[in-house]
Amino acid sequence: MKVGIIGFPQVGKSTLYRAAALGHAKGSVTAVPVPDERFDRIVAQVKPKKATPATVVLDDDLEPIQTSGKLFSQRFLDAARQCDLLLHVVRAFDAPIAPYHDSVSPLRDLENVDVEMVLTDLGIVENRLERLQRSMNVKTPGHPEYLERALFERLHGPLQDGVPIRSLGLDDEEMKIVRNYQFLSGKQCVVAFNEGESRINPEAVDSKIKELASHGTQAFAVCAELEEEIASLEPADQPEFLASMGLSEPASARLIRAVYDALGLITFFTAGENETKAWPLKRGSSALKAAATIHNDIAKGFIRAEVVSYSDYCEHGSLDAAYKAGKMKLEGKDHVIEDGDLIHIRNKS
Ligand SMILES: Nc1nc2c(ncn2[C@@H]2O[C@H](COP(=O)(O)OP(=O)(O)O)[C@@H](O)[C@H]2O)c(=O)[nH]1
Ligand SMILES: [Mg+2]
Repeated sequence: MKVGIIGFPQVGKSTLYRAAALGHAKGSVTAVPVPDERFDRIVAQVKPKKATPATVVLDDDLEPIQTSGKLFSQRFLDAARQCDLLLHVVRAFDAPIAPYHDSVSPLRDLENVDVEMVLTDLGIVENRLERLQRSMNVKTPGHPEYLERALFERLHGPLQDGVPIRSLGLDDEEMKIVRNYQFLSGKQCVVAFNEGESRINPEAVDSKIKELASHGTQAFAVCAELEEEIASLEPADQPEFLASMGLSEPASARLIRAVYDALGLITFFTAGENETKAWPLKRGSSALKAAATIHNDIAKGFIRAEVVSYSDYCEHGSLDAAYKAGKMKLEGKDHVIEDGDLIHIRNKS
């Protein structure tokens, strides 16, 4: 799952990228561990030889959005379309050392980029509709082009009104067609307002954050510079520093979890003594899918999944104790895995 970091130049994209990578940034693309207290607790109890957290891949290699002329270069579009989610960093700090192309106005910048995404998609929809007009297949109900035209006609109005595809509540079938076209406004987005010590237009930013949340887009105020400072501290020194700032965790931790959630992912755990691992899984996936996530051979030889919920695990303090208390459930292939489940797949391999 790849997260593209997008935004205008000099907004703090790379600073936030390094902060979120917790000091482990490698080049401009890094698999970043997803902070998860549950995983930390399981690792502390099991004490495995190896602990492997879930990760998301952050990509800071996209071209910046352009400040004049066309906002999106072809290179930017090609790269952004490959991403599963766009993390939009919006400048909300002023600093003489980092000159900006315009006056600092977070809401204007956000709006400009959102509008450009919608217009880019509208262009694709209009082009395609024009071609479909000339095809005979659109008259055959059930034909892919018939379905496509019906969907694109539905997209056309909202896009003209400036509504992004991601907020149209499309079903899975429709999303499949949409994904083929890699519409930018159809991609999940998380917004980070990068603020300095003195906030710019704080009421407007805060109410925008709420408004975005009400439409299902998570947005945060962060201070990328401060976050980078926190990430560079020894882990043991972080809590005291955070407490002195009145924070319980770095904003980048919240941000990465929000990204993970917006990707539609939950986590299941395998708590082995050799390796304890947190695995990302699409919400709503079956036990068989979870098995395939671990290894295709394990899915092929699937017999049953042994499942202990995270709350039962916590209540009993260990997997052993939870098993002894009868909290392990044997589940079949179609059983839906819940966030936090601890799993062992019985298999023939
Ligand atoms: N004052 C302040 N400066 C920042 C902040 N975040 C980034 N900068 C500065 O802005 C400049 C551009 O940052 P960078 O991360 O390279 O931006 P990018 O072009 O979006 O990747 C650098 O000089 C940073 O030190 C912030 O939160 N506050
Ligand atoms: Mg950069």
